Amino acid sequence: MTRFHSLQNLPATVAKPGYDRDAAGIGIVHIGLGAFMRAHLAVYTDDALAAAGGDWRITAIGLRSRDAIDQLNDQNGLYTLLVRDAETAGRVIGSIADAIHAPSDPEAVLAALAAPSTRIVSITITEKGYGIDPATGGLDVNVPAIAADLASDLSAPQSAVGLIVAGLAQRRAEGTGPFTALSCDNLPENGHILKRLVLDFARRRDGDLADWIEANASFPATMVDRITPPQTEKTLADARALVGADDRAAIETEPFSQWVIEDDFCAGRPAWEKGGAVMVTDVRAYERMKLVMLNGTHSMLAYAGHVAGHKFVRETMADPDLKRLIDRHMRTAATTLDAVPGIDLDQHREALLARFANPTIDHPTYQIAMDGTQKMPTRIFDATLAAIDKGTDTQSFAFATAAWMAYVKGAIDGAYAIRDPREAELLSVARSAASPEALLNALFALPGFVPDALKSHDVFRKTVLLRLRVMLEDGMRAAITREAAA
Ligand code: CS2
Repeated sequence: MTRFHSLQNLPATVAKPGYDRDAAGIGIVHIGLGAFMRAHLAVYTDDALAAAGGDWRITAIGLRSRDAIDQLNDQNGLYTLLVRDAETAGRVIGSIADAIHAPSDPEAVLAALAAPSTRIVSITITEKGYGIDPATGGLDVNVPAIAADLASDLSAPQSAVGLIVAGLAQRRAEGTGPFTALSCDNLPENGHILKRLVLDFARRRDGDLADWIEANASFPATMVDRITPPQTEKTLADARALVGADDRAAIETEPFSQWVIEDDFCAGRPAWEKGGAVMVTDVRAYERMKLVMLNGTHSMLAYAGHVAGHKFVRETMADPDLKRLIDRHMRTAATTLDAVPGIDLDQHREALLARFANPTIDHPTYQIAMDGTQKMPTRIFDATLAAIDKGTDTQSFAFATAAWMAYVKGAIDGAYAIRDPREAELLSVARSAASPEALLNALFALPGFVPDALKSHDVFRKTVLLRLRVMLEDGMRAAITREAAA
């Protein structure tokens, strides 16, 4: 079968970009060409181009694997987005113009970042891609890519922060003007974190450059939401059947999508609101809601579900006991929130439960379980401290914390890999812990992980330990059943 590469001869059932691709110039460089970006930012940009035009197509940069880059370039940037519900709808996205593999072609990447036409550099690199020092919240100079970039002349940056600083330095030198650096990852105040890291990096090299960036560039915060499982053989087969050609860049996702953006762009932006994005002056309430209700519950069900043998999120929702815990976790998380403008938290919870239960989405619990040391603090520990502050119940958070610990312990016999940047540390702790209590103490003592106020909270520690004991001694299944009956 021929390779998918053009919009000609597409069946009428497949929606096409509503604009002339060749007439739209490139205005965005995106770092991190994963599935999420292709189901989210690229789609909002496709809608904005169709509704309002503008030179806002995207050059996508990949920092690691070459495959996604080659696949997209072989297809002229085109790919199918499958939106899974009772029926699967297909849509071809045209907003990505081309893709560059940073390790193979650093010059092309720097040229794209420095091009006067580039006005936004957006990023989806996951929590661990930022290089945040967990103890200080500043730049972690021990992260290998950051350390290498700091020691280099920045002619071939390896880290996203290094790329942004290199791009801005060149623009300053050439008088091109700044760009907006737009973080689209699940971190609280993601834009402000990015700003801090970029300034920290720049200041270590050149104080004047840091001052220039601070005065000129902008770093809006965003809340991003769309459940996007990894591409599978079924994705490829369904895309092939829909477009009648071999589409190796196809991605599948759910119908729901949300993007709340702090409207602070120093060099213009696409009309993303035409695709449904909400532009606000303060994203914090939305970010917190998303992190503790969706992502926090995801992490809880991922650890409990993976250890109990549930492969997909929809299976955890079909397990009546676990479903009850999922509902409880969301309710508890909601009690830690202040009012979120325009959102009814009960309705929000109902909608989340329905999304998790979507029978057509194969979202692996093991995928969500990845990078727990990066996710637990923002999704679970912060919410626990807020619950303690408000005097609300912390059992759900204790259960989630214990489930993460049981997941770590469950990896020592090689049944699965933990998949975490701190994996080696976690494994050695788990191997040497002779009892549930020793395991808890050692994991709580990891530097830069559990906040001090939580470490010293005896009631929480005991609440976790009680659950961890059941999980390790009687198994996760028994722990879920017991917890649900409580
Ligand atoms: C998930 C998120 O993998 C994970 O940790 O919690 O990727 C989640 O699916 C998205 O944030 C949904 O918007």
